[in-house]
Amino acid sequence: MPTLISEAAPAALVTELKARAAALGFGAFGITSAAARPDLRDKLQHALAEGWHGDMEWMAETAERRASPSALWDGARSIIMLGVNYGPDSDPLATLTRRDRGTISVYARNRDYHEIIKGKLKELAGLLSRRSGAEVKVFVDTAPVMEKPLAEAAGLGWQGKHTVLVSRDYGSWLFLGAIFTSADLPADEPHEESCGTCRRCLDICPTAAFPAPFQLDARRCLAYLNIEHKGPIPLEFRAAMGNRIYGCDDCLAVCPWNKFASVASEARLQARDELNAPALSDLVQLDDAGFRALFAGSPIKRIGHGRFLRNVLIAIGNSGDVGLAPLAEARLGDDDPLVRGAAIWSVRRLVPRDRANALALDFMAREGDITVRSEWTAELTQ
Ligand code: B12
Ligand code: SF4
Ligand code: SF4
Repeated sequence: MPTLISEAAPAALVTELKARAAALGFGAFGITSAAARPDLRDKLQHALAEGWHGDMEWMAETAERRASPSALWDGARSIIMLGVNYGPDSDPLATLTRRDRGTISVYARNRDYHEIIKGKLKELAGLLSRRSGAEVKVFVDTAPVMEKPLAEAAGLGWQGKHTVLVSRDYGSWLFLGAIFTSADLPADEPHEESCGTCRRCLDICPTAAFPAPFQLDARRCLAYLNIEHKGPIPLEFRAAMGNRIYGCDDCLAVCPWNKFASVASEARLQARDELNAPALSDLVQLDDAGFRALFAGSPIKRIGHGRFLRNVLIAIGNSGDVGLAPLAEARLGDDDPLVRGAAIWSVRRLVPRDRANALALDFMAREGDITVRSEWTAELTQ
């Protein structure tokens, strides 16, 4: 049963919620109906049928609930969509040419936004619940909720051709969160699509990850490959990865609407100095404890030491810096096959072929392990 609020109450309640949201640091606020986007089922099905989700199987497993807020929670009537500005204080693409450094995407240069936003959402939802008696549930990122189209329906912005929500006030730099409620609240107008003839994001993508405007094949997206994907980075994408060791911001950073963006006001979302352009030589030498310490409270910790080293070694292989080769060689005997494979590729990119072959022979002579042998053989015959 929807929670009934008197005719006069919603406007005052919404005004109070907006003021509280702003005080909590939400720069964007909008309301939509839980039934606002019946088109999402077909669109999600299309994306899944094309296989664009790669090995993010949770996307297919939760498709029914993801496509429809009412299937996720049949008590939901209205959805409050919220945005937190995480605008960078410098050009996020500037480090791409510093080949001995790593580029970490803007969203991961400090604390994990999930924790920060969830707390704020709970506080706002608590206010709504106290004032209206309505039921509330809060979501940020990890639940089966299609946050971008719902935010578009709530008027926060529109899904750009790169598929991310673009805001007239914050450009592409907006984290999203949602409050589902049993209250019937007055809905805002959906935002109109405002990309026009621009196609900057499509053209800059280093891996041609957009099959068409407004559609993304995650299997080709570096943010998928270097964060979500657990196995070796497919050969096809290793050179294109450059020094992007966590995520990718190219399509976001070139959006002309960023000219209205401002720097994140939440201090925990502003870049930590040591994560702006970290030296690959330092990162590749981190042991597990060092990795955990450096990335405590950061989303990067979530991918684990092995996947992180995989990314750093690919970046080293792309650096053209022969001085880094010994550090990559030091990872050839790593316990983790994912790391060993990336190290072989990296070394082969940096040292002359005869040196790589000598290393391989030497390694095989020392290591009787059949797995290690076949890894080298596989890498050397590519
Ligand atoms: C899975 C996921 C990813 C995947 C897939 C991305 C994607 N585009 O779906 C990967 C790992 C690649 C990824 C990357 C990033 N992500 Co992400 N991701 C998500 C997550 C968890 C789910 C998104 C989802 O439902 N995807 C499924 C697809 C099908 O949905 P969709 O993109 O809306 O799909 C549309 C199109 O496919 C289209 N469509 C389908 N068929 C057809 C056919 C036609 C003809 C047309 C016209 C359209 C069309 O319609 C769909 C609905 O609108 C959300 C959080 C959430 N719960 O929503 C965060 C989220 C989208 N990610 C976010 C961020 C910040 C990023 C990165 C910027 C991180 C980084 N710097 O590395 C990159 C951006 C890459 C990019 N260009 O999208 C933010 C985006 C904030 C915003 N302003 O929009 C979110 C909302 C998290 C959050 N709470 O803030 N992400
Ligand atoms: S995040 Fe990078 S790889 Fe992914 S679509 Fe955007 S530009 Fe392409
Ligand atoms: S770069 Fe251009 S096409 Fe891409 S989202 Fe921004 S305005 Fe739209």
